[in-house]
Amino acid sequence: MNKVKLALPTESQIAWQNLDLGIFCHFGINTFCNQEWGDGNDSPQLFNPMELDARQWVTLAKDAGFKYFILTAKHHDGFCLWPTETTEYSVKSSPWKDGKGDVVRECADACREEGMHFGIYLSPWDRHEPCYHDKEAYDDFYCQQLTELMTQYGQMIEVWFDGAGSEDRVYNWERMIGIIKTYQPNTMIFNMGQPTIRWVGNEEGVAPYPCWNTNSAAKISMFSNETVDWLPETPEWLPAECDVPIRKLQWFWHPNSEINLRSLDELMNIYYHSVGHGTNLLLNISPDNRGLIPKPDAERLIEFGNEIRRRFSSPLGRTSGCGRELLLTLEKETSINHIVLMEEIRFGERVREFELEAFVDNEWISIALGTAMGHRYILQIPKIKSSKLRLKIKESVKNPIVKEFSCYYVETLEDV
Ligand code: FUL
Repeated sequence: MNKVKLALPTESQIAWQNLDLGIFCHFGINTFCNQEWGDGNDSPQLFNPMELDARQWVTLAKDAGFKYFILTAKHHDGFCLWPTETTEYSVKSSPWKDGKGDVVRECADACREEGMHFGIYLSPWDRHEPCYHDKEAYDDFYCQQLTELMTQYGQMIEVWFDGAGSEDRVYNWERMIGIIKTYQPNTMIFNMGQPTIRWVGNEEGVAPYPCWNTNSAAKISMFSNETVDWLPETPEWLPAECDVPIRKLQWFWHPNSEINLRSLDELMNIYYHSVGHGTNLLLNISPDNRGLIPKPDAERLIEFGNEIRRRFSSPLGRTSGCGRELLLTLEKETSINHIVLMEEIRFGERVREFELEAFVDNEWISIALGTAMGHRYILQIPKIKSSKLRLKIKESVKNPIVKEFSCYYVETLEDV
């Protein structure tokens, strides 16, 4: 094991992983057509979000504890939310603000003012643009759009490349990535080209365990159902992001679909399976046709943020350290039902196998076995009473470095 070459993250990847929670925001011509995938023929005249308030979107995200915000600047229908020079199919041709508005600008400004990182989604697949069928002409067109977005809206935390619709298409990734590297060298590149972060493989907000921070699964097609072994041994560090909509199966707003809003329990379950498995969670919210996040979604998002804080803001005890064994001692015997483990990932994912023990009734008992620890692993365990926990690292590459070993007691309905 000691000869293994460890994959290591860049500073930008570490910074991005430390954000943990991002908001995805799908908004566009579809919002006005009760549809998910426009064919590029919907009239820009339909786009008129009379009450649009990007500040409402962003402050909501912030109050709920989210740290970055990604807006769909252009979805598959080709309609652009900024007044691009590349096409007339944009906000420029809409009645909204007499064609003088710019949703990307309003959102980027709100993010900057609120201290929220901002990023964009720019669909490569474009069902409106007539030159889409001419590969070279479209590469020029797309590169110009990308350049506008990378140069006019401040710093980008992430550029989201969606593989949908592009299964048989080859784009000029070298040029596209060149643009990003020139203007936004620290941004994360999602999923395509030369990705620095990868898709987790589903739209349910669920990462497998273990979910190693490597590129072992990056080569599979975005929509294949293949299962792959996620291996820790690849030369490249490539953390995963779990994207999932807050209303089931819909990225854009649709009228009368509150029934699809996920419950708090469902969201917490997603949290345990995404952030709790060491990935970032990108949770989608959809402004409605007024240009506002609907009240039930806004309330659910705040509830979610509050519940995360309720569960994880006050550990009963916390420690860190190097080596194969770490002891966590509490002042007195206490109920425990959650454990959080984090490695110092800048040195790679060194831990490959571990066991957790608790001192209960005068003896050490095994309470959990695991493999990856990585950026974060949240374990829910059956309630125990103990004042001492022990982490034993059974297999590692080099000396394990644990950034955090902490425990919590989360009150449940039984306690009330
Ligand atoms: C998919 C798209 O086809 C959906 O419309 C949505 O944008 C989702 C995030 O990615 O590939």
